[in-house]
Amino acid sequence: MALKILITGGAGFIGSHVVRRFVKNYPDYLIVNLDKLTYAGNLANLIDIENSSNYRFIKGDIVDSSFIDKLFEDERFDAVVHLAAESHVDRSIVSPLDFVMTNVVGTVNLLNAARKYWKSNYENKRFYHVSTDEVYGTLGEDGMFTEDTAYDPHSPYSASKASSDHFVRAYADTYGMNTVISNCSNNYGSFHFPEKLIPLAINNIKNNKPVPVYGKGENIRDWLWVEDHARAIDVIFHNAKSGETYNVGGHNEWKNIDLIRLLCNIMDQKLGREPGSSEKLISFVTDRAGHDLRYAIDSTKLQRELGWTPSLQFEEGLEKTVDWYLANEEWLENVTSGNYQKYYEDQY
Ligand code: NAD
Ligand code: TDX
Repeated sequence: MALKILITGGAGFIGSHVVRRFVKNYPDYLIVNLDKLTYAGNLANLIDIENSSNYRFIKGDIVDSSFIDKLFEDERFDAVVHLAAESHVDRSIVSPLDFVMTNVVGTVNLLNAARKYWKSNYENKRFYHVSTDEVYGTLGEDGMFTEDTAYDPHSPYSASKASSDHFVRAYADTYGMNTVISNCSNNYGSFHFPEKLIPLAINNIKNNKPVPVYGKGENIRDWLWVEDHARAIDVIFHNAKSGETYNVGGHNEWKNIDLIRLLCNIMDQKLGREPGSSEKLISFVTDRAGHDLRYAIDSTKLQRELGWTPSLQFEEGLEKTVDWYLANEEWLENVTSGNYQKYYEDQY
């Protein structure tokens, strides 16, 4: 069936992989990418598919409710895959209200427009919210987050994502809207903005700059290749029952310092440097406020019910990612200039 799908945040890291996958795999669909093009949004991420006949880009802000209402009235979408967000925890500590506006108010604006224009036909119209494992808070040494884990967000970012998840569920319960949520662990791969740990470290090592590791580097994250996440979103979008939630993760936990050491080894090899030379760039810095100790996602439900499993082993994925950044110097230089550079200088 031909569908007209609104993907929000499609010029960002994960959104660009989702847009590319949908445009390439579903020639019958029309994919409309709505993005404000903040510092994190970059149309260069989509250069390979921008002229596809089943793709359109619209620049716009999900916080602008009258714009969103008119967009839904004009376009008559069949579904929404909502990824637009402020996504960086450190920025949320500096400017929490930006996160409330985009992540909470923006999501409610989309829900309101969907409610207004889909009212008589909810069962055929899907609202999919792409969310994060950070809504569950932090784990100690044991255990994993399941779909039944209680929400316990600690950062302004995770509090805003938790809030938007609650609104999505509230619109399903209150108005009968057809909604799906997935909560994913840390993604890595191409087009990842170099304020996040892995691309920031690659960029700094390449330029012989210090690699900031927060605290003692003991915090643990569960890493998933971004294209495996995009595939999970595809599978969930097409197969989940209304009202469902799925956790998406790599079963791939790494202590930050171990991950950075592995990355340093890969960079030494790729750049032809003496073994051990990149590790000398590691610089332990003041810890992130409210830093969650450990995330680990149990994605058994998604594997059992919808047959999704991660495809790429982490060491291989990390090497592939390093290769991509070294081959795309121009992309990296463009995104590390201007506003981002100023933010980076204020931080460190
Ligand atoms: P990103 O910061 O790379 O991209 C966000 C995109 O949203 C950008 O293109 C930006 O221009 C756009 N945007 C921001 N504010 C907007 C607004 N007001 N109106 C319209 N567009 C706006 O983020 P990402 O890492 O690709 O994350 C995408 C989604 O996935 C987010 O909802 C995030 O919470 C979630 N998520 C991310 C990860 C991860 O590891 N990066 C993991 C789990 C879930
Ligand atoms: O310079 C750094 N040094 C450092 O030690 C940075 C940027 C991060 N860190 C640490 C903090 C975290 O423990 O590395 C870990 C990963 O940090 P980020 O890359 O900022 O990711 P995280 O805070 O875990 O959040 C990410 O995963 C979940 C995304 O940014 C979120 O959008 C997503 O929801």
